[in-house]
Amino acid sequence: MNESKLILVLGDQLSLNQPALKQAEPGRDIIVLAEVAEEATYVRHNRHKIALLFAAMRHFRVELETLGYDVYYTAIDQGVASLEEAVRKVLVQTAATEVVVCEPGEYRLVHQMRSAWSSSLGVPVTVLEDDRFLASHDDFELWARGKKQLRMEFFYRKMRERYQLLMDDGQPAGGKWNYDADNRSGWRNQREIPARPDVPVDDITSAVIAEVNQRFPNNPGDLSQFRLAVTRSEAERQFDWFVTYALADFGTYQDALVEESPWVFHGLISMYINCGLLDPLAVCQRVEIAWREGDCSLSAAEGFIRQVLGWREYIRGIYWLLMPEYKTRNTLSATRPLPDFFWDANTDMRCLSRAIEQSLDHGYAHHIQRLMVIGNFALLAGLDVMEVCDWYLGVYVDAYEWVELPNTLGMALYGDNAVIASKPYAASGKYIQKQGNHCQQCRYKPSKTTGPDACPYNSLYWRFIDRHLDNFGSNPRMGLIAANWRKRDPEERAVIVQWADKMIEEWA
Ligand code: FAD
Ligand code: DLZ
Repeated sequence: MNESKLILVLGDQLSLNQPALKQAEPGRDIIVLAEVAEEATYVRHNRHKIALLFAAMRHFRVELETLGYDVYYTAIDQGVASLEEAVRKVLVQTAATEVVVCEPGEYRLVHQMRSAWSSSLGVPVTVLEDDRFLASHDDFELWARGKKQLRMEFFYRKMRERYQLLMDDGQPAGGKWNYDADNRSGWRNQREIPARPDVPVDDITSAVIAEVNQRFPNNPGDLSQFRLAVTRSEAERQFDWFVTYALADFGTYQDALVEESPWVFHGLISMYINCGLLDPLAVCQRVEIAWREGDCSLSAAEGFIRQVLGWREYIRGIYWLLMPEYKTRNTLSATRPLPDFFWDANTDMRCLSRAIEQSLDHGYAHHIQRLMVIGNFALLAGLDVMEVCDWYLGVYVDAYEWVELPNTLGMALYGDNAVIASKPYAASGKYIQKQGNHCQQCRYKPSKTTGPDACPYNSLYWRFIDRHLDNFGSNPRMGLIAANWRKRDPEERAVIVQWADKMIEEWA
């Protein structure tokens, strides 16, 4: 007998080729999409993120119905508390005898589904591995097995070979695996940054925007500036635009900090790949073609592919390999509360204020802003690891725990016992000055370490080194800095540390 299945599709699983939907048969199975309070409120999500997912889910419903599927859609105004409740309600109304779902991207949900749903719903619940990623859990576990250090670079090389991306006759194209050294240029207004194309807002999306504004009045996000694609075809158009107009400069200015543009030459695609509107392998292949056709340099193509094929898959691998214990780590015992300016961008540190402001308003900051401006500040000031992680998880449109947590706790905060980063991504104001033009607009001077006009990153940096000498003294990559600090006059050191302490107290 052909019994009906209930296929639950989560807000970040909006791809026809995801494993649960691949099993669905129009006319027989029932598809459930549900906007629910629990998912919308478990952190203080940016309104852009909620609007993106609700609008994309509503458009996906239309697409599925056009393909002949029977879709049960719960909108947020129906007041359903959780995904489980949404599924229960549909089970009661239909003849479905089992639930099938693609594995969620967060441990909390996978755990609930695997441990409790079947008995509480009274039907079998199958959670299928999400095969839209390019390395399965087994692949990553096998790669990691027996290794003392899990460095991204070696994982990335394996992935290049496996997917034959940028490979020529078994060798990396151009003879080198990694062109990172060409991807670090600072910003001195070298280029005109092209304006991003508009995204049309249709009636479905307009209604979502109005509803999100009304229901989430205290969440960050200025939806008058909503400019996100909410369908696959529009996300593809945005990606095409990137390949045509920005990719050529992506590599060179990947690490640039730019006063005039939040986006610089970045892809702005993580939010689409992560919710299923773009396919990670397809974007890498498209970028390789652009290089082979002479539309961008090898360093631009390699820089991009390294992020998607390398970093994205590696970060996910680490998450599933080490959860749930990973989330309890706090190597540097960082426990200070987040300063209020994380919620209003009201700080005189120009780079930090700009990065936080655009994160709150648009739900977007590029990698170096996340890592070396906001993350670096949180690391140096010793901000509470879980508070910082929750901030990142809420604020960014592309944030789900599988990708946010290792990037924040591991890469930015050096909180995971050096699994991801072999040394802390700690830097003084000089790095920020080198990478861009914020300092020109800032009242603080990156050349000064103490005093009212000194860049706070400087004294914070030395205080951080001072506090963690025992942790880093023996790290070969930090040893020289630590030794230089030790050599400095003790009185001078004390003045710097006290100055940093004073600022930190003022932010509390
Ligand atoms: P581009 O600069 O154009 O890069 C292309 C693509 O590479 C991205 O779209 C993304 O899919 C992938 N990528 C690049 N770096 C990473 C990385 N470290 N991890 C995973 N994918 C990567 N990315 C998220 O998708 N969600 C997050 O919640 C998230 N949180 C982060 C938190 C911190 C503290 C840091 C340092 C990084 C975080 N990142 C996160 C990674 C990265 O910053 C974003 O993927 C990137 O800024 C997204 O913008 P883009 O699409 O313009 O990326
Ligand atoms: C982030 C999010 C939000 C805000 N709302 C919903 C929702 O109402 N319904 C849904 O299915 N998914 C939502 N999501 C995405 C989920 O939180 C996400 O699927 C899990 O965190 C697993 O990655």
